[in-house]
Amino acid sequence: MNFYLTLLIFKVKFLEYLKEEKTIGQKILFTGLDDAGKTSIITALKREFSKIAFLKPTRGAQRRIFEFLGKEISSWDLGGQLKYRIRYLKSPDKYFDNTEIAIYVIDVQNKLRIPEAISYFKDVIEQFKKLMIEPPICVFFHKFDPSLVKNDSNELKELNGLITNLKEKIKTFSFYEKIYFYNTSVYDFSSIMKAMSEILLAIFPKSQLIEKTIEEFSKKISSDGVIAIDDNSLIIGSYFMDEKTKIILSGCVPYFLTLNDSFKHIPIQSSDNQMIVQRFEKYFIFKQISLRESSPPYYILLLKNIPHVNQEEFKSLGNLLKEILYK
Ligand SMILES: Nc1nc2c(ncn2[C@@H]2O[C@H](COP(=O)(O)OP(=O)(O)OP(=O)(O)O)[C@@H](O)[C@H]2O)c(=O)[nH]1
Ligand SMILES: [Mg+2]
Repeated sequence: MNFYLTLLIFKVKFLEYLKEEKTIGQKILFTGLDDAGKTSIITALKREFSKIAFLKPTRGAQRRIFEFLGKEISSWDLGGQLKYRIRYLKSPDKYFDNTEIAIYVIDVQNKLRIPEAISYFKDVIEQFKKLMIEPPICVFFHKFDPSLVKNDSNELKELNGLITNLKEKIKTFSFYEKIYFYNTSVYDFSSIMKAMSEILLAIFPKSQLIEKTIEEFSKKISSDGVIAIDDNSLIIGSYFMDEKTKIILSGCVPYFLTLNDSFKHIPIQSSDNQMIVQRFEKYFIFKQISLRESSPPYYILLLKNIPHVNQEEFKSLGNLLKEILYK
């Protein structure tokens, strides 16, 4: 064979090897049975909602590197079909090792497969024990759809009963200290945003500093509350004057992000790059800020009595965040 061709093949294989074997950044593992909704959750965070209906079953382990609070995170989406699950369990060091946080997704609407989901959950814990690691495990009771929550039916009561049961069962058999539970649905985007933000913020000591910075900013501009979000729809910090503001602001973040996305492909003339919405004598101000050219933007959503914030205040907030995240 041609020497250069051999060299090229070697190079490609080596690059593939690096991609396959090396974990870049902190590893977040998404696992669970096939059809549980793992890839849908990741796709929702990217706000690529139109793709969710056309997702195919994930083949093997799919990795994505993204930045969170200035650090690289590597998310591993382990395709859940039986043939892949067998493969993972045969090579735990390749798939489960170095896990910083595990997210175990259970489809709570598919009652027939709950025993199988529990059985694989036990297998996953077993792998962590074998590897002598103890990452926090976040169990997502997924497909907990708003349509079910809204109607106060027997179906909902049954579902809540099932979840309570599952929590007890999981706690009893696993003897695992760090297990956390979340109800999630792709049809309630904020349920995914909140769960993922909470999970990721917990592993970043910097998060407290950001929280303080946001609080000071909020008070300085006399706002009722402020939420800072990154481009992966993850909340990096927030401050609320009261519970009511928290509910209102948290609930509408997804809508502002999606609305903002609709302008993505339109060249922006104005330099302030913000949206203002009025409702009941209050003003929502949504502002896109860029901390550095090489990184995706951040977003600030705030609630105020007047529709104005001095742009210098946004600038100094941006500088502080930049200092915390990248210095
Ligand atoms: N009702 C409902 N359906 C959902 C939800 N999330 C995902 N789905 C649907 O569940 C199916 C499976 O979603 P995927 O994200 O491909 O599941 P997966 O866990 O990645 O499956 P594998 O890649 O095979 O492991 C798709 O038809 C989704 O549209 C949800 O919150 N509610
Ligand atoms: Mg998948």
